[in-house]
Amino acid sequence: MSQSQQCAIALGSNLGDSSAILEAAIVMLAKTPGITVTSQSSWYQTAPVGPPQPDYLNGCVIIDVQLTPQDLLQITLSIEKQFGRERRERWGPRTLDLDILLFDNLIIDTPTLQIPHPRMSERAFVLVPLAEIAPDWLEPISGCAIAQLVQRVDCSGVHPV
Ligand code: GSY
Repeated sequence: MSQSQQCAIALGSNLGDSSAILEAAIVMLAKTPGITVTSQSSWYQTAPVGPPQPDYLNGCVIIDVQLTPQDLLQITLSIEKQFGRERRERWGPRTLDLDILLFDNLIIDTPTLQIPHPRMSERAFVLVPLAEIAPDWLEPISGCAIAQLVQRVDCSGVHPV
């Protein structure tokens, strides 16, 4: 695959040294052949969505990829694993979460991979950082720009650090 495509990835952590883990995850993405990190949002301290647990640190990156969505998924899962991520409690605390949000304007719905990320449009902790770096990107199912979607959610639990 020679042509590159643009992809948005959400990062989150609420276990361990979250700031160091998230920065190191971006370095690992950037070192991966076929991936170029082109922009990075600020980090945000965010109130947890799900069961009671510590606040998260969240952010987003935009990358250029010369990989298939499935290959990119395997890379994100492998990076999560290297930071000690164990998939135990579904909504529980985690050292590192890497979610593929958008992959160009593709819509993918398989048992292992859904793009756009199925819950991105309702999550302020995703939309606020994404709107900072990609306000005009159209979420392909709704056809709405990220800047529009962020106006529809409660952003009171999302604070830049
Ligand atoms: O889905 C990502 C993991 N996660 C998060 C998160 O990253 N941030 C916040 N604020 N709440 C969350 N709940 C879950 S699960």
